[in-house]
Amino acid sequence: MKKLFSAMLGIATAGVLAACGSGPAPGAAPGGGGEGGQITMGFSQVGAESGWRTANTASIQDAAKAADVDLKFSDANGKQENQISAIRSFIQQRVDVIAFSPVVRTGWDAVLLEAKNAGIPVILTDRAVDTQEKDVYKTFLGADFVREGQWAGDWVVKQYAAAPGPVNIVQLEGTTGSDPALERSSGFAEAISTNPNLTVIASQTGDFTRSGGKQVMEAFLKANPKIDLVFAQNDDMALGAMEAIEAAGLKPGQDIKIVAIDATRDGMQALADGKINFIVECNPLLGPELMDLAKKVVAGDEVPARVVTPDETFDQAQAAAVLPERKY
Ligand code: GYE
Repeated sequence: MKKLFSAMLGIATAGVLAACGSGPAPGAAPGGGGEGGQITMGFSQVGAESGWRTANTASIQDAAKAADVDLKFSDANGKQENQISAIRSFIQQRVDVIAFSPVVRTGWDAVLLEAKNAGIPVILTDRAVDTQEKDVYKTFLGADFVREGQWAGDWVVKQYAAAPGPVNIVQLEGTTGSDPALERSSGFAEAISTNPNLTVIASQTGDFTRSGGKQVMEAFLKANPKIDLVFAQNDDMALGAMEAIEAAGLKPGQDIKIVAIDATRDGMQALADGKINFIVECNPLLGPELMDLAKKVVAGDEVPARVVTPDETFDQAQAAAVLPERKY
């Protein structure tokens, strides 16, 4: 009977959800798989915009399998409205726990309250939301983006400590309104404000994609005769900027320096090759910790309100040294 009902819901929501499982019938309290059994997690992913995201998705899918969590995975293709309908569909299906990586920071109050009223716990992964509502999520698992921006800025400050004149910086921002774009921008700005020679002469979104980074960098190069450094808020945009710089007949890493965030394999390769100068890591392997938190939350155990994932930084020599062992 339950299976049949789930199957019907599955048809009703086809296209939004990858699979349908056997959660409790509507109206029943979310059961945590009831008696310590398998739990069902609805997960709404941002999309597939970057190497970071691909590694993050694989980590979540692999960890769900390893932890025997029935994962309903939904890709929002970068659109908030898709995430909201995926979450509503998870609520209808009475999953045990909902996790999502919010594409932007605002606009979640209504759907978060719906989950709360349905008694389904929510875990934020990777990105935070802005909300005034109380107790609408159990925990937020992800990196400290302000610190990442600061570390990128600190490297720039050191690099140009003895610069006699203005240093022209262009910034490739992540997705407009997203938590990492906002926080990396503010962390970076704060760090470089210690040296008045360091000026961001242009800043625009490349939407965390390689093609976006390339396009915006092409425009920056046309409009600005002297660019000393690019701060790309992720590796993919740095890789796109590299292409634009090479197409303009310049050498990335030398004529124009590049600082990025993520430390994915492609970014680290470019760093080891001398085409990027410095990368701040943002670890995408959140899956195991997420499954752990989900099981605790469903069991009613206390979890910390914030779980910060540790990051490190890499210069060119460090990248070359760790590259063979890199997992993503
Ligand atoms: O840095 C970027 C991705 O939210 C931390 O999103 C994530 C960011 C990551 O597209 O590559």
